[in-house]
Amino acid sequence: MHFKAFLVSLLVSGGLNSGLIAGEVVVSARDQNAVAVADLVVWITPLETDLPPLPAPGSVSATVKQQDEEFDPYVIAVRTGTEVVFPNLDDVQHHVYSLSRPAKFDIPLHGGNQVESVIMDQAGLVPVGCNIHDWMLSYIVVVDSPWFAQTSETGEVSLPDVPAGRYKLEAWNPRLRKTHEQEITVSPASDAIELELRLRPDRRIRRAPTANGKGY
Ligand SMILES: [Cu+2]
Repeated sequence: MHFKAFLVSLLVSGGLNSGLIAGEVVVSARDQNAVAVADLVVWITPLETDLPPLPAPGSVSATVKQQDEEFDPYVIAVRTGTEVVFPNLDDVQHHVYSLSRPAKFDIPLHGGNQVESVIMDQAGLVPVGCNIHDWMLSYIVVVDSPWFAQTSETGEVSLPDVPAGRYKLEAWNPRLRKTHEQEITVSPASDAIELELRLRPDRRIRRAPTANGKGY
C-alpha cells in the first residue's frame, strides 16, 4: 500500500498527466538465427509527456567490479546521474579508463583498498577498458529515462508500471550495428513486443593464455 501511494505521487509530481493508467512493456528479443539475445539494454522515452525528474546526483549507484581480470558486468544500464563504482577485487592492479564522449575518465593503477567512482551525467554509450589487460571490456549504457532494463539469457525483459502513452523504444547490444529504435504505444492491454535483431559476431577479445603450465 505504501509503495503504491508513493508511486502515484511520483507520477503526479513527474507531470505525467496520462500517467495514472499504467501498463507493462514486455520485450522478447531474438537474433537472425532465432537465438535469444542476452545483454540487450532496452529503454523507452515518452513522446507525449515529460520524463520524471532525475534522481539527485550521487543518490543512485551501480557497480562495475574487476574480478579474475575481467569486468563484471559486461553490459550495464544506468540512468543519467548514477554514480558508478569500480572496485578491484583482484590481487593485481587495474587501470580503468574510458575515452567515450559521455564520460571520459581515467582511474590509474589501483588495488583493492581504493574505491573509485564516476558520476555518469550524460546519456550515451560508455565503453570501459583496462590499460593493463587489453581483453577487459565493459559497456555502460547511460539512458535518460527511468524505464530501462536488460535482457537475461532468455532474451526477455519487462518494464513494469509504465504510464500509458506513446514512447520511443530503443535497444542496444555490443553486437548491434546501431541502436534499434521503434515507436510503441503502452496501455494496460499492450501485447509483448517481439524484436528480431541482426547481430554481428561476438568480437570480444579472448584472454591472453596464462603462463601457468607453459614452462616459464
Ligand atoms: Cu586490468
